[in-house]
Amino acid sequence: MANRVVRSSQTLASWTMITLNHTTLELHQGDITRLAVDAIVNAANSGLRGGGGVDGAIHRAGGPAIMAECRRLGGCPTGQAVVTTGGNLPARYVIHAVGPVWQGGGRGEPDLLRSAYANSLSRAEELGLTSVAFSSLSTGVYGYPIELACRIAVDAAIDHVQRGTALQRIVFCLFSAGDLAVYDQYLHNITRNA
Ligand code: AR6
Repeated sequence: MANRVVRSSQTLASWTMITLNHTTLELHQGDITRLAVDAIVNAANSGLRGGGGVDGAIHRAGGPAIMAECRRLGGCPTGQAVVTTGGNLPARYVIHAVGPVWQGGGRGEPDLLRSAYANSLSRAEELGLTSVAFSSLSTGVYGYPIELACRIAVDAAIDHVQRGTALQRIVFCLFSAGDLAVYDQYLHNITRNA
């Protein structure tokens, strides 16, 4: 059979990645429900009632087993995170994290967002997972500015890794190219200043 040279019309983008000890912090653009990682982190509401955005996408793709467990759990305070099955998703688990609604930044939003990321990572650790992918908590309907949220997300992950972790991959899954660019720039700045 003749060899074929396949040329792709797509530009292969390469985004900044950070390796700390044995853990990589990676970026991904697209639909988090398609990621084959141990757990994906949902941007949930405190009633765990489901909704729009990434929450809606996760329940649609994962099927009713996820909502059945959410009902049993009953809810999750802002800043906390709880675990359910991944249902029909490629991921085994969904970690439902509740970020704050942005109210200008003076109502404890940074601490609550940091805590939502840190608690999600603690849940992953308790389950002995090696890979987890985060959606961008609070930056959709809840209105948290992406530049501020990005720093909190990445810094929380670095903090977690520096304390020692079994996680080998922490993925930040961004839906839009604009959000991805914000994360890429921040990771790039960190590597440049390291
Ligand atoms: N994969 C990855 N990211 C996504 C996807 C997807 N399939 N769909 C949307 N995003 P949001 P919040 C991005 O509004 O601000 C829900 O109704 C989206 O572009 O989902 O924390 C809940 O039930 C944005 O960057 O979450 C709550 O009531 C990010 O996910 C409320 O919204 C988060 O946007 C939570 O609001």
